[in-house]
Amino acid sequence: MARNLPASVGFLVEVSEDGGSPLDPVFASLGSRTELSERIDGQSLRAVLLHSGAPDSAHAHARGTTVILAGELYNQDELIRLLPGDASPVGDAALVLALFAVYDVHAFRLLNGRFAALVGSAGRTVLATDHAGSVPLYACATAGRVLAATEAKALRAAPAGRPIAARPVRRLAGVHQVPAGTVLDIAVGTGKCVAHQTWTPPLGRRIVSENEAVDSVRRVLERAVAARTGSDTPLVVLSGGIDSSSVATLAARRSAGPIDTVSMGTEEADEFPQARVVATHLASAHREISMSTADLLRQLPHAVWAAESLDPDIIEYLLPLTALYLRLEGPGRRILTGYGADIPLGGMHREDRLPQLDTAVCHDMATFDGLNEMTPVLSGISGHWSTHPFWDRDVLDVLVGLEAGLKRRYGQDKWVLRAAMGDLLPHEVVIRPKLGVHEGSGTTSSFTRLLTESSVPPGSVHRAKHLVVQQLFDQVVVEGRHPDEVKTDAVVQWAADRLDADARTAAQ
Ligand code: IOT
Ligand code: MG
Repeated sequence: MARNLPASVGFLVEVSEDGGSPLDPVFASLGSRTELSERIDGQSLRAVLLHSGAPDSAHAHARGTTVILAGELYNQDELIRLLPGDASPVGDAALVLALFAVYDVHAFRLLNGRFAALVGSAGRTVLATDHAGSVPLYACATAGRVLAATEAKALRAAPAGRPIAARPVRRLAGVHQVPAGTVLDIAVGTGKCVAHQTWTPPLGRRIVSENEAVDSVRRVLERAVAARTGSDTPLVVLSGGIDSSSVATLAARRSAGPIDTVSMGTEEADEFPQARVVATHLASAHREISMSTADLLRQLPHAVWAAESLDPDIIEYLLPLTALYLRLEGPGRRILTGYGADIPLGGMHREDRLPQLDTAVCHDMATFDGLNEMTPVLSGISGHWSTHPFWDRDVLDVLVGLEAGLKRRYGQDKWVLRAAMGDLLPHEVVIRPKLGVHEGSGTTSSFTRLLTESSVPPGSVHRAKHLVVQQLFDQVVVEGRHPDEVKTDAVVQWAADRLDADARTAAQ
């Protein structure tokens, strides 16, 4: 049993007034399944929890209220201090239950975590995401019945729900995605829903000295890494860039023995030499995994199946990671990544001007919701739990809130992070410019080539990628096909033919 993983990594729950119907839990995430059913003030609650062996602390019930939580909290110590007397609930669901008794829906404003949660109490179903919506949560509400699940595909057969204050999911009538940092308070009898936003990225920018900025980034990132490392040896997916190297070195400093690191590459591109510098420096047990770009592209349906994302750029970032996780055999591991650092720091923005940098940060912080790039299902399809310290709530608050001149400084991108890690990493790592995972693994170029070889004109490649991802979504999410049955080549050919037909129609 992997005690090192969260108690639960996913759920499907039905709350209904009429006793409900059997659930058909379809998840991409691997895991054991535990069913539970309860009566809450005349309603029935039936749930399937997806877990790795010990689901007990993912579920808590007291005084007519039930909490179900997939994922984990990172600020339990702070939260426990808020509770009356010397109450010390065991497990994250019990902690949320105790906080809910004191703060009701506002309890979710207090949490720093990676979770999706459901609270059932008299006549109400409350659904909550973490600040970043990093564990996706979907819902379908009709009068008398609320269904909620951590994967949209688990709701594909649900009866069409009424509109709620959330994002509709493509071609799944009445299924909505709960926004990031949001609580939906749904009246079960009517399906009426009230939304509360519990977190929003800072819009102001703090003016602080270099030292103060560097110290606060170091401190908050250290805490985020510490909160995410369990009792087992940490495993870090390492590109050798500043983001994942920072996470690896902070994890290594906390670890009694050598940590594990792993890098992936293809025949087209890899960053093996760069990652090796870091692995050698940390004396980590390092592994390099090579795959052909043909194998990589074959896993495109798996990336869409796991992420349930329709954005082709995001799928390009996630494909090499999905392929890497699929190669990590053995019992479920806790995996740390450097994912997401570029968003608050403007790291993908490769020029010197500060207004453009902050425009990029504002844009990315306003548009991440629903892309599902942080989803734990990516590694969940091979039984692992991944977590991203740079998207810790407190890390994000600090990073987003720094004035742009601390992010780009002395001609360097992500300056404040590089300065914060300067004493812990080799200089060449600290100053290495950004290379995206899609570039470092050759994903973008091989996907583009696959399309152009199927006679997609170069000017239509992005549109074709969009069509491919949409078609994959329709097949593996909406129609519920297993990704092993879906052939990337066939979908690419379909997209090429469709573009060709569109072009002919336009020419007539
Ligand atoms: P990138 O920063 O290159 O990679 C994200 C993480 O994936 C790394 O920190 C590392 O932990 C892991 N990783 C990357 N390459 C490898 C490799 N070859 N082997 C093993 N692990 C690896 C895209 C990107 O450039 O990723 N993600 C951006 C932002 C996305 C934009 N999203 C948005 N605007 N909403 C990021 O910030 O991570
Ligand atoms: Mg990065």
